[in-house]
Amino acid sequence: MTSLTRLMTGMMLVLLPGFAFGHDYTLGDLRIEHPVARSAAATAMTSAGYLTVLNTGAEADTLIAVEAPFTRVELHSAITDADGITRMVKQETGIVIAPGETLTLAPGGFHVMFMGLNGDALEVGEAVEGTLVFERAGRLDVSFNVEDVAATGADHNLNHDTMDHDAHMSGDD
Ligand SMILES: [Cu+2]
Repeated sequence: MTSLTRLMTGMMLVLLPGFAFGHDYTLGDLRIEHPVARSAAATAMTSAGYLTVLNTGAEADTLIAVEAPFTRVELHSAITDADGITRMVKQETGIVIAPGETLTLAPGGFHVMFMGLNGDALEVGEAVEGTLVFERAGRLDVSFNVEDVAATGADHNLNHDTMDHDAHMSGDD
């Protein structure tokens, strides 16, 4: 009786939806794994998104944009120079994923920059509904699960003056 109850409880846990540790998507030759967004306080101006993309095809593809309900969403890399100063560089032409390669967006490296959070906190358990745009494979709607992603300092609380300056310049064109 006890073991049967335990077995049934176990089965119910397995069947519970939404408790996924990871969530995956497939789009053509691309496999997209576990998009997450860093949790953010209501006062935060930015958050970051992370995911991995595995290209199982024979041709390269490029992640050219991410769309999400924020003022601005950009693809960034984080580069640390010899003095230990990290700056973020907007990937204007996107990020290429060679055949057989895995593109990893993770703290300290490539990331999606969510800019202009408008006072809405991103709380663990929520999700940011977004769209990945690939040059070849096309568009894919994904959920960025909000998690307490460990901050490394590399892409967190960084000065975005350079980026904003670029934006002003392009806005004047
Ligand atoms: Cu950034």
